[in-house]
Amino acid sequence: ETEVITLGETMVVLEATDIGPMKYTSYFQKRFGGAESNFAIGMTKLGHAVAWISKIGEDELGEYLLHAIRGEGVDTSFVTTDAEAPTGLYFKEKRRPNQNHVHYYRAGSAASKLSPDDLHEAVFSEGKILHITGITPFLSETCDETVDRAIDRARENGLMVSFDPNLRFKIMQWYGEEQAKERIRSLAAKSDLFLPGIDEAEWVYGTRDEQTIAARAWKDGAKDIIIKNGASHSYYADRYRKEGSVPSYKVEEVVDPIGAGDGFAAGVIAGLLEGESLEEAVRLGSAVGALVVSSPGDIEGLPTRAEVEAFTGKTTTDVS
Ligand code: KDG
Repeated sequence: ETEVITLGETMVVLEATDIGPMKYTSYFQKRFGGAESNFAIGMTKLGHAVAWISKIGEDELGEYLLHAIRGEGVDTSFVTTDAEAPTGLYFKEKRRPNQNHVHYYRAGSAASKLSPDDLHEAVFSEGKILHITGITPFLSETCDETVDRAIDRARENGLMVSFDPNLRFKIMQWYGEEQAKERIRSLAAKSDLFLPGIDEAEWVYGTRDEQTIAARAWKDGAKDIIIKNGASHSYYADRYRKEGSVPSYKVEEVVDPIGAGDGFAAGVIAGLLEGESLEEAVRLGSAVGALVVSSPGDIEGLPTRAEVEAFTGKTTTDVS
């Protein structure tokens, strides 16, 4: 009964509890975050069955991740372990109010050892959608290959592929900028649902004009496209060339924007699985994204169905 499959690295997050450069702060709160597991948890909160594929170290932090993610209702039965490599982690520094910095300690992590052999045939025998991000290809060569294998398996089994670039420039250097652009562009071309932010789309296609971006992505082979414009709106353009724009929900206070895009993807895909139009799915995605930014941590703000309904019923600014 798995509906969605996703794969990627999740890290333990040590978040400074005080504001200031990290060399001067003493206390850290333990959380966890990873674009794909954030997405997976977002989906389970909305009532959908998701399997998350990853690799963790045989260590306490790996156990922590597994317990936490499984505890949120995500199927972790395809997660493998690596005896030699540690579970990755990152620090979140609150350098100034509203200015977070991320420091990765993930090079050589267990998840970076993920390889195509970790994708057992059984994984794709169920499911309707494979969701990937542009983080995974840049973790290592074997991770890069794993993404391709996953897409091939998804195709063979009739799954839709959704792709969120989620660009993390800090981990992309080894790949080379032009190659990285090409890689993201080719993943977009292979996807049924492409979910870039406007800055990401500009980096890949060289323009901020939404229609030009969509035209270029379609020419490459992409199908449905949603371009996220943060607090302003989301533009969508489907494979039949129907386009439109959905205004973003107003957020009273941005507490922590990290994870908003993952929540957005969860909302959109939940909507599509429920048979909504692309426009309605985008609306659900924006509501989930708005709720995530209003709360600390990557996953803590992910809403249940009832929470989204309460939120959209009360504060919607949409007039269409
Ligand atoms: O989208 C949120 C993620 O970026 C965060 O949880 C950490 O996956 C992560 C990454 O690679 O930066």
